[in-house]
Parts: sequence; C-alpha cells; structure tokens
Amino acid sequence: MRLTAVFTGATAAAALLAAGATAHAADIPLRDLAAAKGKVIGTAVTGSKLTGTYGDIAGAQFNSLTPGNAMKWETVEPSRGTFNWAEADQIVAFAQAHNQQVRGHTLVWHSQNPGWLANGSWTPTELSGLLQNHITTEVTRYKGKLAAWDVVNEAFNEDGTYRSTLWYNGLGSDYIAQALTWAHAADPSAKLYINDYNVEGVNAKSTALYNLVKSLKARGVPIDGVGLQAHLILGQVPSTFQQNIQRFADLGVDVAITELDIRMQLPSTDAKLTQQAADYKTVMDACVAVTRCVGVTVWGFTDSDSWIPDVFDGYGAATPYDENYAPKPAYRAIATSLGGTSTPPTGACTATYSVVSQWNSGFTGQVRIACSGASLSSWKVGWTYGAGQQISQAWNATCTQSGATVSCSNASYNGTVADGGSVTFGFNASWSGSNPVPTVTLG
Ligand code: 9MR
Repeated sequence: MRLTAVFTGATAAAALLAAGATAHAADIPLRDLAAAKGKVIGTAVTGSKLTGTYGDIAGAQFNSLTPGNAMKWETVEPSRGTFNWAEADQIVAFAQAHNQQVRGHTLVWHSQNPGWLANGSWTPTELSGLLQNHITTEVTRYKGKLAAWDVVNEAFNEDGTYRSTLWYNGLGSDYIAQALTWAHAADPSAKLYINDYNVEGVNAKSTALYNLVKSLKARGVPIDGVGLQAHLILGQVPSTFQQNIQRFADLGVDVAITELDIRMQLPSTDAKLTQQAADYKTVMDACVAVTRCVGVTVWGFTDSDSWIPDVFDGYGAATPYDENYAPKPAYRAIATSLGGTSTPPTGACTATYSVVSQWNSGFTGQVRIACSGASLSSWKVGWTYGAGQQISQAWNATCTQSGATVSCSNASYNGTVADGGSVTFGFNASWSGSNPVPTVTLG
C-alpha cells in the first residue's frame, strides 16, 4: 500500500498527516525518484516490525532492504548445525512482495558470531571448513534472490592494518579472497562486496581497503563492490567523500553507501535537524554524482528503530523519520537529491499529531505545529476521531470535542509560531478497541 498524506491550505497554513503519514501529498516516493535516477534507496529492517506503519513505509518508500541482524551468523546458526532462517526468509518474502532488492548482510565478521564458533578452538583447516560451509549454505539458500552480499565486514583497523579477528588470526588475510571465491561459487549472480565503517573519506583505513580491492581485482578474485557504511556525526561528512567514492569506482568496482545514519546529541532541535538535512543531502549528492555509486541504504529509516541510542550515550535522532514515523527534514533532503521538490509546494506550517504514551483505557497525545518559510499569529487545529476516542483534558491549547470532531486553538500565550519555530500542545483522552491516528488539519 502506498501511504497518502492529506494536504490542505493554499496559504501559510498547511496540514500534514501526523504519525502514520509519510510525507506531503505532492511527494513522489523515494523509491520512484531513485529508480528514475537508476539508484537504489534502501533501508535496514527488523523482520518482526514489518507490519502496520513500519511495514507500509518500508514497502512504499524503499526499493532495497538489508536485514539489520537476520542474516548474521549468530542468528542463522545459533548452535552448531541448527539453522534459523525465519527472520531472513520473512524479509526476503516481504521484499519480493514489494518488488524490492535485498542486500545480504553479512557473511564474515568478527562480531555477532555464535558462542560455539567464537569460543571454540579450531585448527586452520577446521576454521576454513566452517567458514566455507557457512558461506556456501547461506548464499545457496538465497541464490538468485539477493542483489548483493556484504561478504566481508569490517576487516580493517583505523590505521589500515588488518583487524585481529577469529578469521585473520586463524587463516591470515587471504580469508577475504577465499570468502569471496566461495560466495561467488554459490551464487554467481549476486554482487559481492567488502563493507566497512570510517572509510567514507580518504584516510589510512579507506586507503588500505582501496589497496586490497586493487590487489583482489589484479588477482582475479570475484569482488564487485565496496560498501561504505557511513555512520556519520552531525556536521561531519568528510570533505573527501565524493572523491573517495570516485577513486573506488575508478578501480572498476561499484560503490554502495550501505548503513547511512547521521547522529546528533539529543535533544534534537530545529537547527540540528536542518544541519542533518544538509548532511544527508551531501551524502546523497555524492552518490548521485558518481555513476558507479549504486545507491544509499539507511541503517533503519525511523528513529524508533535505530541502534544509535543504545550505543552512543546521549546521541540519537539519526534517521530520516522521527520515532512517530513523521518524515524529518532529512527525508526531504533525500527526496531533493533524488530529484524531488525541495519544499512543500504551498504553505509551510505543518501540524503533526502523535501518541506520546498509551495505557489500557487512556492515552496522552500531542500536536506539534512547526513553520518553515512562513509564520502564524494564531492557529486552530482540527481532526475527527475514527474510533470513539474522547479528549478529557488539554494543555497549551483550548480544545473542544463535539461527537468525533475535535477543535483546538491556541492559548493566549502561544498563538505566534515564528518562521523556523514550533509550538506543541498536549492532551489526555480515552480509547478502546483501537487508537488510530487521525488526519489533522491546520487552519
Ligand atoms: O543494527 C545492528 C544492531 O541491531 C546490532 O545490535 C549491532 C551489533 O553490533 O549491529 C548493528 O548493525 C551493525 C552492522 O551489522 C555493521 N556495521 C555497524 C552496525 C551498527 O553496529
């Protein structure tokens, strides 16, 4: 299903669907914009979440999926000889149903390996056999169904030396060539990549990767592409990003941006979101500019499904959609880079409805009114509840409900919304059965 957004208002007052919406009615889905440019726009996904709004957006906006964890060794073979393909199969089926590519991730890594493998003690022959068997089993299972595989992940240290891992320590650096060769034998049509982080700009690590790819090509090892993960920090897109993509392309391999996110210190502010949009655009523009850059995958499309807050204390808001599935300025930046329109065609104030918390019979909601390129001196927001919800109390606005129809207007002190500013009001309400998000109009 394609999501639709509702838009009204030819003046400064525009209305936007709230949580559950993707974007403006005039917007063309990212995947259609990308396809017109011959590019991939992908997202990492979690299989269990591929229903409801999450599934709708993943299916409607992206033409490629990467399983965030489902194809890693610890997931597919948690104990030796016992395989669990459930989540990986589910993601591949979802992708097929939505006419999407799948990027397999990842076959050889030092992390997220099952305990039996990581803690075992193996002779080089045993280790080599285990690796060959793993690659052959997994790649064969998905033969013909995957566009690409991140075969080897994160093989280098920051200084460009090989990372000391189970594989390097046991097999030497040629485990990389062997892994590629085995993967190619199992699925000759899948594009085979080496993937790493902190290799977006020209630096010691990316140069080591460059030299490796060059030598693999010279030896005739099947290597098709380089994955630049691009876990970036706000305001810190490397200045040599495009140059670096180009130098890999000039080796005769494809380049994919495989895990893009741009984290910021929380809380997010309008200024940070604007900077983030500029950073997303820089990354997208660099890929669009280089023919052999096949496309960009974001590492989770919503802030509610991002690894960042779990790992970087105090950081988050790294993806193009907020945690309520409202598209952020970064979403629009991606669209713009792919040839979409840069701003909503009319009106530049939006109202976004979201459920902040919910319990058995009640919930707390909020509406955020934000302006960009316009301002308001007073506002009125309305919606119609579809499932019998009833507001009991509101703050920072005066709300009335008549039947299913709710109307909220500004309090005496918050009618003004400046260009670039926002106002939020909240309310408590009851619900039963279901609590769907209504379409909000701002007038
Ligand atoms: O997104 C993945 C997260 O759910 C896992 O907890 C994490 C464990 O390391 O791995 C994340 O994905 C990683 C990816 O596979 C490789 N590059 C770095 C990503 C973020 O850690």
